Amino acid sequence: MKSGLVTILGRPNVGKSTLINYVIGSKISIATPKPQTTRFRVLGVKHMKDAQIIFADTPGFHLAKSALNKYMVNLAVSSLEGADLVYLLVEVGDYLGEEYPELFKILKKQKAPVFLVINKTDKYGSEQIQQTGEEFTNVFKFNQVVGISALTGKNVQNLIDKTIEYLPEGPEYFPEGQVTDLTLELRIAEIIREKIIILLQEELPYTTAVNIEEIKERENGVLYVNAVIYVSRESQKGILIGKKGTMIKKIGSFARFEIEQALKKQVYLELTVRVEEDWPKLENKLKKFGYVVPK
Ligand SMILES: Nc1nc2c(ncn2[C@@H]2O[C@H](COP(=O)(O)OP(=O)(O)OP(=O)(O)O)[C@@H](O)[C@H]2O)c(=O)[nH]1
Ligand SMILES: [Mg+2]
Repeated sequence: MKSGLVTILGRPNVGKSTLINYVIGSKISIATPKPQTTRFRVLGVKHMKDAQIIFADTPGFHLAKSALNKYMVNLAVSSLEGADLVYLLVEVGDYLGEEYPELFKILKKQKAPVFLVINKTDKYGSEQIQQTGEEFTNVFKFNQVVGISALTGKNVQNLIDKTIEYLPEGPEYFPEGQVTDLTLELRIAEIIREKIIILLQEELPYTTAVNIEEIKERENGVLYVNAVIYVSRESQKGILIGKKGTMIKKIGSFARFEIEQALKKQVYLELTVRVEEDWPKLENKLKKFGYVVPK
């Protein structure tokens, strides 16, 4: 039996969450077209006959400096702890700008082998894929270079096979059937946040957080969920609620549909919008939403 932790690091929007969802075969980590979607370290467990791979999805590595941004990057970096293997996920067309020098410094300081995983190969020709590979292999010694498409699944099996080769002998860390470490509350909160990002991409900055205030199973078997959406300015409240409440209703029904599918039970979802002035800049407010790097 081989087993171990594979930490997926990379710039925002390169497809880290899409990859973990594809590999696990169910949506455990939200993924959207907007950069800086992931805010938690989400574990995804892949059970196989002779191996168990635990993947850690992480927030995109970037250089912005608000309290929320710093938390996200610290969390990504701290997720290297205990890793048996690291994927540096890039997308075709990526070049060595901005955050990469910093990322390479961090990768050099840790001991686990590193794969360069070039994603979104479905969108490009082989010449561009090769160019992207060279851009990165010229400056860092990767143990393997693998091109994939996390969206279509192209070459992902090859990536898994190579991954297993690099993992140590070890036990099954998670029991059969458990595919993630996310709590029910967090899974639900994240689905709601995903719908907000998808429905309001252009209109809202990165300033919504979702907190489950109450969750209980009613006698009739319906799961009652009371979720609060926090925004950082009064003016954003109206955007979220929409004319005559149309937007919040849409968010609610999209989210409920997906939560019901995921949990296979009927859900009553109540959404409230509250203003928590400037919360992304304030460290003490981040704690309230669970945005803390675990010790
Ligand atoms: N064409 C194509 N699009 C992809 C692929 N993988 C991911 N995407 C798209 O890229 C966008 C970002 O995907 P995510 O999985 O959210 O990216 P991420 O790296 O987790 O982003 P952050 O959480 O913001 O760091 C989404 O619109 C995905 O559908 C791929 O292989 N091909
Ligand atoms: Mg993500």
